[in-house]
Amino acid sequence: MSLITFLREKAAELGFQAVGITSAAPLAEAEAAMLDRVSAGLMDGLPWFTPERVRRATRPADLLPGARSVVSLAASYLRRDETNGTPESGPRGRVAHYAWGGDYHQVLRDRTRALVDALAGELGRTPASRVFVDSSPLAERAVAQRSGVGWFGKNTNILVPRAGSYVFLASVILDVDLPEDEPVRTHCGSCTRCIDACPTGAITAPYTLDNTRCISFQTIENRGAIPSEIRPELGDWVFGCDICQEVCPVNRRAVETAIHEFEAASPDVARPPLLQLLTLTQDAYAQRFRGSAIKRAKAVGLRRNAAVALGNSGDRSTVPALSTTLGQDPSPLVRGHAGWALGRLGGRAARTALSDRMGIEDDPTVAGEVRAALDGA
Ligand code: B12
Ligand code: SF4
Ligand code: SF4
Repeated sequence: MSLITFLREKAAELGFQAVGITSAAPLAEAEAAMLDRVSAGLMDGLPWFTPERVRRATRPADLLPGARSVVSLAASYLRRDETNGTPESGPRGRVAHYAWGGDYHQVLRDRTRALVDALAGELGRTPASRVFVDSSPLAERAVAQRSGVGWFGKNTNILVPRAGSYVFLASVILDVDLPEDEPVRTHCGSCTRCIDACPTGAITAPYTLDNTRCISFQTIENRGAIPSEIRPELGDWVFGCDICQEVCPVNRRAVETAIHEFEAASPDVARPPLLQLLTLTQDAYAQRFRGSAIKRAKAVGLRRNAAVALGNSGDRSTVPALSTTLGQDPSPLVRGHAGWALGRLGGRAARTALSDRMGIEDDPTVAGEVRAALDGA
């Protein structure tokens, strides 16, 4: 069996739907496109996403001494059965599909390392290697595109033939010369469904995302206030967003995950009860989200997101809980968003809670949120 056939078979055995190889040469087009995005302010909010990082991310040879090839891998996390149970009643939030199962960073890192170990057996030596799973500066989508793993969708996600876009990417740079694959020729054609469906207009043009408008950024990465004009558009999303993938016709025919760690979650993971999330303590957060990608949003971020989703729920039975949060949450960020939610829900009880708080709130940002909420309630 040739080395390449061995690599493909082993990758499939490890649960990857696609594998492609490209050289370690600079990703020049990606560098230019990414630098453009940074200078246009489209990556604002991610202070680590600098021109310097873009240069490193697009030069695989600088990331591993002696680099010759990059192997790109895609693993589906798609489960068509959203949960294995029926959620009880009460307002629930939505968690993006990619975070339903075990933390992909660890799961895929282990599987990619297992692939490198198997390759070492075939080569008769341990190759120098560096594995990337969404944690270090490598332009993983650009590598996936050039190595023929998939094509760029207009929502900026990589679409993989037969597996669609509900895939994680993993990459490994090796000091081994391997034959390069050709990019796939498929493209989105005249479809614009993702652009039309994005509630915040974050896909400002085909293949162009304004990070600051993306619900995924706002609910996961943003540590501060969510801009008030975006809050209504968050709907019930409390961690990430899948709308531009849900509407994508390519995903309708996509195969499901072959990795047991990504199997269907309990209803409380995929559709978390919002009132529980609103009062999530640091301890409960650490225990509940151990081994989950959801940890990235932090306890305060999840309480903030729950407040916004409750404001969007239209469910006035949640006013007492939001009023308690407005009065008692230790985080001014969460209190402020609870104030906004009360203003959005409106009604007598919400107005009373807001005006009661107005007299005693000593944090100027929260007081500003409460004042604005009272004006709108
Ligand atoms: C920063 C980041 C984010 C940011 C910014 C997203 C973005 N679109 O850039 C935020 C927080 C918003 C985010 C959200 C999500 N992310 Co993210 N994220 C990353 C990260 C760390 C860097 C991405 C990056 O470099 N962006 C900068 C932009 C400019 O780069 P780009 O999108 O590749 O840009 C290319 C295109 O614009 C293309 N291009 C430009 N012009 C043209 C013209 C034509 C004609 C064509 C064809 C192409 C093209 O060239 C550019 C350079 O390659 C990567 C991991 C990594 N290290 O690569 C994960 C990664 C991209 N994210 C991932 C995931 C799963 C998500 C979410 C789906 C999670 C969710 N459900 O909430 C969403 C998807 C949102 C979306 N529509 O993109 C996966 C994507 C898998 C896939 N199928 O593509 C990655 C690869 C992580 C992983 N290892 O699996 N993410
Ligand atoms: S993830 Fe949501 S907010 Fe971000 S581009 Fe896609 S649809 Fe828009
Ligand atoms: S929805 Fe249409 S335009 Fe958007 S990524 Fe899918 S095929 Fe491409």
